[in-house]
Amino acid sequence: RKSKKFKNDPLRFQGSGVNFNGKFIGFDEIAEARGDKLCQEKIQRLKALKRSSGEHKQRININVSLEGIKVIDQKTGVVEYTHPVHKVSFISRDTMDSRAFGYVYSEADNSHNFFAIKTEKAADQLVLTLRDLFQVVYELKKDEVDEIKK
Ligand code: I3P
Repeated sequence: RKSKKFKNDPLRFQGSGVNFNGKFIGFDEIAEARGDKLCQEKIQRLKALKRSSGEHKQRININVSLEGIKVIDQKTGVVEYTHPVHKVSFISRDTMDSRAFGYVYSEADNSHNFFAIKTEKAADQLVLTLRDLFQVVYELKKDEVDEIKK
């Protein structure tokens, strides 16, 4: 396959993918699969909860690959969550904190969870990488369909 026909180079998401350092703020159920206001409220709430617990946030690696988003414990290397791309319904930057963002993981039509993450550097880098991944997955799918149609 020539990667030229894709808008993004899909190769970087193959195999072990792309890694980011971060901290896990937490996750919680959310009423809808998408919505900026809802996500903003949720991320602030999760941060406040974490703060009031007095505990340090868990240090994590966020792995971005064709398998989706993986949340990995930095100390043990244990993969705590694997969220495939087709179940990630929304990504939201934290408007008050350039180092935080979250996403909605939709397990089913009526089951949505918001995952909040603090990044080591600007969260934009990770958000843009996720956007690229979504585009790549979309193009790969389209490509498959085109192959079948031939
Ligand atoms: C820390 C400070 C850091 C924060 C850290 C806090 O508090 O707010 O910015 O790391 O969170 O403990 P203090 O200044 O009182 O030491 P992040 O910016 O990465 O959230 P942590 O303990 O959860 O790592």
